[in-house]
Amino acid sequence: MSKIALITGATSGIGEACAHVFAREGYSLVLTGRRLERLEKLASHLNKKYDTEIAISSFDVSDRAQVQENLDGIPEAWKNVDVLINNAGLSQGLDPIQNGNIDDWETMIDTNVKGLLYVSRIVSNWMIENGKGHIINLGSIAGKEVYLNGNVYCATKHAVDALNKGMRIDLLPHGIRVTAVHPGAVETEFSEVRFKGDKERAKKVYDGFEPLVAQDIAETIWFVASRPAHVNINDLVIMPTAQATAGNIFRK
Ligand code: NDP
Ligand code: 8X3
Repeated sequence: MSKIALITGATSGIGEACAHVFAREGYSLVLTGRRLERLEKLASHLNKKYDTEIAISSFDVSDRAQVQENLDGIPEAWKNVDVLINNAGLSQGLDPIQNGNIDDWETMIDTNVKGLLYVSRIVSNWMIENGKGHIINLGSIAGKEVYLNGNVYCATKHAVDALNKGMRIDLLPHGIRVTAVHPGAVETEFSEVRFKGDKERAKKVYDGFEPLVAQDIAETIWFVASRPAHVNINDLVIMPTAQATAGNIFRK
């Protein structure tokens, strides 16, 4: 089998775009996400287009037992993972801390922090056993800065930033590369999820400027993954040209 990339959150946005780019580059793929139908459709499309070998595994990263059961259940040959893209994540709500919805806070913390940890704990052990690997964590500009009402989402992405550094130190003796990619505004389903299906409000986030698209991030992740083995990009912040900081977007 060719090199293998395991992508969490491959049913939409950045994860789905990564699946396309890594398939194009000849990787075999383990695609995960909760929406099984989307995984099946994507796998069939990529298999036809690039003749890609694909395993799919549908689970909720925030459910520790599901993560364990589903990753354990992947056929042994597929555990020879070269690249793990820890992409599954979400934001829920955009409210001041005093009005925050506690269920939303828990969902963000459970998905963006605990989910990333559950997956990394298992896959990093596969990588140690295989003597190779590269973990690419999706942080955010929200992991570098804090913006109005971003409170808990920003906290989860700051945690990803810290975990990215910690993983790099801990996995250093095993030759495993660890990178964080931190995008600014990327137009995906992210804002629809944040605003719980309110498409009009989601669309407004990107009004008056040209945001990044998922393909921009996927090509960047490919660049990071395709450096020679002795090169590791530790941390990469990528923004739309029209965005200077998390809260500073120039709109026409
Ligand atoms: P999308 O909403 O388009 O995609 C999010 C993906 O995460 C989906 O495939 C979704 O799959 C998956 N996901 C969410 N929750 C879970 C869960 N509990 N278990 C398993 N999978 C889950 O958003 P993006 O592509 O934009 O986001 C991808 C990553 O990039 C996230 O970590 C996000 O925080 C980060 N990011 C996004 C930015 C943006 O502006 N869009 C900027 C900076 C970072 P499913 O629902 O099928 O489970
Ligand atoms: C997504 C980008 O600025 O909405 O992480 O937090 S932002």
